Amino acid sequence: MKAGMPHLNTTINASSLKIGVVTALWNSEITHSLRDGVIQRLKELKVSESNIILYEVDGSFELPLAAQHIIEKYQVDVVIPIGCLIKGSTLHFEYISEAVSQGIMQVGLQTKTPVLFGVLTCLNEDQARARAIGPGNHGPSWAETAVKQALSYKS
Ligand code: DLZ
Repeated sequence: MKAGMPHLNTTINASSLKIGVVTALWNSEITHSLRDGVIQRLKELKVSESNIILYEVDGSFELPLAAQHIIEKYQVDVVIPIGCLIKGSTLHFEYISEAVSQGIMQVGLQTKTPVLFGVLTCLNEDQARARAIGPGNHGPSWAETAVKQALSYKS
């Protein structure tokens, strides 16, 4: 477990939850590894495969609308949008990072449904790989946060 990450009791039963996972396809080696880490941990926490709604979009910029869409269409209890932005030599990274983080926050507040920030914003590919591939994979901790958020707000 990482420093600062609260521990979630593995005996917790999240089987009542329906969870949306939206994955951006830009930097897909990274985002698919994060997604796999999320799904594996959700299953360990007893979320059934049929209650995990998977969705894909082209890039991180498309994540907020997709999150809103699956909240409205599938009445999920929480959404985990997954993306990976890697800084290039133009201002594109700054514009997309800002728009995506604001957009994701807005969707959560407007729909009153928890929406996580599963978007890596990295200066280079090495930083992204360290956070997505192998033991540093952030996916499992996002799954735990999602379950905690969903159980907190589910009526
Ligand atoms: C265009 C673009 C660029 C340059 N970089 C990334 C990136 O690092 N990560 C990512 O998820 N998406 C990137 N995109 C695509 C945008 O998010 C978006 O899909 C396009 O601008 C079309 O709206």
